[in-house]
Amino acid sequence: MAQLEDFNTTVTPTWCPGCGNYGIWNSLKQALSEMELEPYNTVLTYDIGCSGNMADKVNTYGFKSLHGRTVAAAMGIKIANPELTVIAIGGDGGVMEEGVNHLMWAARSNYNITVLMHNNQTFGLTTGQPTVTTEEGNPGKTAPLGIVENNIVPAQLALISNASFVAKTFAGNPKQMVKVMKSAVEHKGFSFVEFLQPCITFNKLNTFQWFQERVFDLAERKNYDASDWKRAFETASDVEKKIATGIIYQDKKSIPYSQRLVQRKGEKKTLVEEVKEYSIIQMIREFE
Ligand SMILES: Cc1ncc(C[n+]2csc(CCOP(=O)(O)OP(=O)(O)O)c2C)c(N)n1
Ligand code: SF4
Ligand SMILES: [Mg+2]
Repeated sequence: MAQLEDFNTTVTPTWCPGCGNYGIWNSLKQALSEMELEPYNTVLTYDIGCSGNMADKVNTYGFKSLHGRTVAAAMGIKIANPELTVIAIGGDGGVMEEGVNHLMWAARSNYNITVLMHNNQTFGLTTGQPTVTTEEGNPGKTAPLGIVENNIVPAQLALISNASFVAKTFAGNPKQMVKVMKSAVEHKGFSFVEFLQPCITFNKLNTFQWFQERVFDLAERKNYDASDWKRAFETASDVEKKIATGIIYQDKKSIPYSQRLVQRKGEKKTLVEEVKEYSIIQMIREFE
């Protein structure tokens, strides 16, 4: 059985000292080992970004995609081999902006994958331009006077896209991150986890302290019912004053995409196994 150390690599991270990515990275390895997953049956897909720079720092199978394509890569891998645990990692820029269509498609189809979105409310790697999650009025490199557009609330977008599991967790709370990630990966269907991740270099507003003063854990609210979609939507709406973290929504009866595919009903083999047996020569001969 794999231990936490088995998910380590020899690569030293180059994130800025104090970046929220360190906590997410360590909690992810902790969650993988607690779920008794093995490096050989786990695939992490990565976007381009500071978050995506985790690519060589977790010892599992991995796929480094183009910017905005981490979710698309994860969907492809899962459909080819449903036996793998597939987790897509990306930033708010890659997942909520450049690749938002993939997120919505994966959610509405209920692919049995987990999306981990590091939301530092900025394009970190390209040195601090506002993204769609940057709150209106906040400044950034391409909007020094503050952005004029309304911000998009990721958990709400996931909910209206029919995600069957939506959660938020704070990069300063490792215990909660591990718990939430385990629930997300174990969920049967599409799961979306948003990390509230301080970027200490380019986001001077949403700091560790800023979040600490605002976050609360839904697990402590005895009467919170995560199966109530309308309540979940309302709960997800506050991203400025009292920010709910934990499992916001879960449909425990959701049926994953692979089980809905009538075309594959009764098929014993995975697509990966079928491709191995496929002969292109035979197909060409059919046209001779
Ligand atoms: C198709 C494409 N568009 C834009 C870029 C430039 N680019 C690289 S990283 C990045 C920002 C990433 O921001 P985010 O996804 O929020 O990740 P973070 O760095 O904040 O973790 C951008 C715009 C690119 N590499 N490829
Ligand atoms: S720029 Fe921001 S997100 Fe990127 S490594 Fe530095 S602190 Fe982290
Ligand atoms: Mg970002």
